[in-house]
Amino acid sequence: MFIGDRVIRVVCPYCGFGCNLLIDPKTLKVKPYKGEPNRGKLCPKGLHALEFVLSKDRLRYPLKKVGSDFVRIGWDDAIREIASKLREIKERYGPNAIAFIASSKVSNEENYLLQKIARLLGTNNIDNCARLCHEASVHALKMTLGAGVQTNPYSDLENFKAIMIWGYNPAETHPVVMDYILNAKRKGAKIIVIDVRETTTMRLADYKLMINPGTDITLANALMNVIISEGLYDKEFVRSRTVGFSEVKMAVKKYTPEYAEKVTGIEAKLIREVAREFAKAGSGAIMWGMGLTQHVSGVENVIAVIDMALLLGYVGDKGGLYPMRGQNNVQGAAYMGALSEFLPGYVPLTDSTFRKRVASLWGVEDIPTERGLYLTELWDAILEGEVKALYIMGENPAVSEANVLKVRKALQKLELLVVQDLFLTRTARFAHYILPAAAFCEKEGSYMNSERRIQWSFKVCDPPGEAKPDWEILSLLGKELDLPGFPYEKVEDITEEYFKMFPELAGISVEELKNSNGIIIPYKRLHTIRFQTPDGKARLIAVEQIMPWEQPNGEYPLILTTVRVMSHYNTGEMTMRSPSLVKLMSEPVVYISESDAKKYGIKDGDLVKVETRRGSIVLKAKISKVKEGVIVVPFHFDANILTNDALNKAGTPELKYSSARIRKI
Ligand SMILES: Nc1nc2c(c(=O)[nH]1)N[C@H]1C(S)=C(S)[C@@H](COP(=O)(O)OP(=O)(O)OC[C@H]3O[C@@H](n4cnc5c(=O)[nH]c(N)nc54)[C@H](O)[C@@H]3O)O[C@H]1N2
Ligand SMILES: Nc1nc2c(c(=O)[nH]1)N[C@H]1C(S)=C(S)[C@@H](COP(=O)(O)OP(=O)(O)OC[C@H]3O[C@@H](n4cnc5c(=O)[nH]c(N)nc54)[C@H](O)[C@@H]3O)O[C@H]1N2
Ligand code: SF4
Ligand SMILES: [Mo]
Repeated sequence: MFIGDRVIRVVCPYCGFGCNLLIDPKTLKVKPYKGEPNRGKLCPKGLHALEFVLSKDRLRYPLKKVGSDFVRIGWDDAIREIASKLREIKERYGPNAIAFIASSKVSNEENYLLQKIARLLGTNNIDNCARLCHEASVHALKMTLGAGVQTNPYSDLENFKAIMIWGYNPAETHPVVMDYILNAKRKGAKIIVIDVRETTTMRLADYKLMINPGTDITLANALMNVIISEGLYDKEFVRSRTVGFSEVKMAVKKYTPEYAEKVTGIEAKLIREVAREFAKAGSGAIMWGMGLTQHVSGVENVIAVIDMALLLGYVGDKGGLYPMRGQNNVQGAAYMGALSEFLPGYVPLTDSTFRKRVASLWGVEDIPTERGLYLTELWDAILEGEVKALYIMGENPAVSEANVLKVRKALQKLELLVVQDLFLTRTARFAHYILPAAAFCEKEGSYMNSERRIQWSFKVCDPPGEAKPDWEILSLLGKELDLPGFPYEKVEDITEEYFKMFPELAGISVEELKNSNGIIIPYKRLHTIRFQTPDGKARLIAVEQIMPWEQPNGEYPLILTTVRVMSHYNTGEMTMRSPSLVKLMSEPVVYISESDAKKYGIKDGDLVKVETRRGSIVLKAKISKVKEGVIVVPFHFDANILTNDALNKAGTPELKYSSARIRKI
């Protein structure tokens, strides 16, 4: 149904919103798909997504490091040598000396296979970039509502009367969701944006709250203070559907708007006005992003905003919680179990019934129950000699992790590093073996977007040289390792196998998925009648302000935060190989307030050196509307030389807060 005579439907390889591209296989021209979720819209990244695929930099053959050079090697030899080294390391040091990094960029099937290989080898050391991203949201949502996912579909946004956008800049990071937000605004919804700078999104807001970095709990508690003290909360909802109200009421007592003004820098009057407006709207969504999760208080930050939604009954029919997922398949990678603390479907490793069911499906006795290392814990584990082998599929930690100079040291220390990617990335340069992967439109498979919609993506063209789809590479590896169930003949066999993990997919065929507009699992709108906790009630959890790990001081007087821009994507491997996107932005910058620029003798366009306790980089200064005392760097250009690797409870580093200094060079 969706492969027409001339165009083929493919899921966009960039963000987690999950647009579909219609690609003409003869001309490779891209057009937007008219159905859900993108409704005829695409941002420039989707529109130009074929440019990196056609880049001359694509990897074409498996490579092996000999001395300091990479030499071409055949697939058979590469897979045989990698399997034999993995076996050797497992025998010598035990299975937990091996770790795997899965990819939020590849299909469900591919992530499913990699976590299966890890667990069949006897380790839960399998993780993906969700760890650097929304894992704090997953933990907070699970603790409060019992399910670690976005509660409502995008289309619900258009029906809410207020939308709070918190530490999240969708105009640059999920441009097409702005269409839904603006439709709501046209229908009268009030838009409230909370950020440390005037973002592109904030320009469209009715209420603009410029907050001091890392003080979001204080603001949330102050909003709740007003909501409770003025009796604006939904008493019936709180009584019948939640527990923990009195603890929250007690905790927020001291967070008066006047007190919060001193901490957050937002006027008490504005805090009161926003609390009343949001509460009286009668329905509302809270959407949030990395401004909340990438802090040492990430889990608590998210709990605080969920508490507020629960007080107002804005979960289920009257509202929704939208932790907008980052990568095109980060939601799918998690559902497939590519996380070190969860089996497929976010089921804890300790759930023996489910674990045994998975094991029996895989033809083994059991699966290891001990939580694996978080992606962000790997680097110390390698440096301490605990982990010896690392297999990376579609992830670029030498650029994306916090404090990358340390990560690069760790990568050098491994006995075996395998990197499976499209390009010779910064990470791949450290590898012993590099395996060339097919890109999104050169293979088939399913992906899951932020609203939990599983969508099939079809094949448009062949991969370059000898590159293979990730699932084929993993299938060969599993077979060489003699793992039960391997190899797989076609990708649909893997789809059918993962369908068996989810009761809601029972009875649905892969054909049906292919012919559909996607399937939302478990269902569109969660929590309308009961929460997914044992007693069906949501937990209101009191949280106190937790201050960021590093505080500015005389030596490092500024606060550095790192962000995204519309035209570049994460570590830049894809967008920087896309000429149309490079034209939009080609050089690294730092945004600085006018007053700080004056203070440090910096003019717009000057080259400056930004320095933290971990390292320094040179950037071009751009004067813009950011909070005084804060400097903002798009992270796509090696900003992680600067960032702080202190972790929160979900294992996410405080990428949004380091103390820093700046000087003109
Ligand atoms: N163009 C583009 N789109 C992308 C990506 C990309 O790289 N480029 N990456 C994708 C991925 S993986 C993800 S996870 C999403 C992320 O999407 P977003 O979460 O929107 O991305 P960020 O720009 O990292 O952070 C959001 C905002 O948090 C603000 N912020 C920083 N510190 C604080 C704070 O202490 N409090 C508050 N309230 N705000 C703060 C920043 O100023 C920034 O505007 O985007 C996805 N989409
Ligand atoms: N300072 C700072 N650092 C951050 C963040 C921040 O806000 N600030 N954000 C963090 C967040 S939210 C995230 S999600 C991470 C992202 O971190 P990464 O996931 O490491 O970043 P990407 O650039 O998306 O890397 C994806 C890799 O997958 C490859 N790839 C693409 N398609 C395929 C495919 O089909 N197969 C294979 N095998 N490979 C493929 C690409 O070439 C690229 O090398 O960065 C984190 N780092
Ligand atoms: S909004 Fe996201 S999914 Fe849609 S075209 Fe842009 S990058 Fe792709
Ligand atoms: Mo992300």
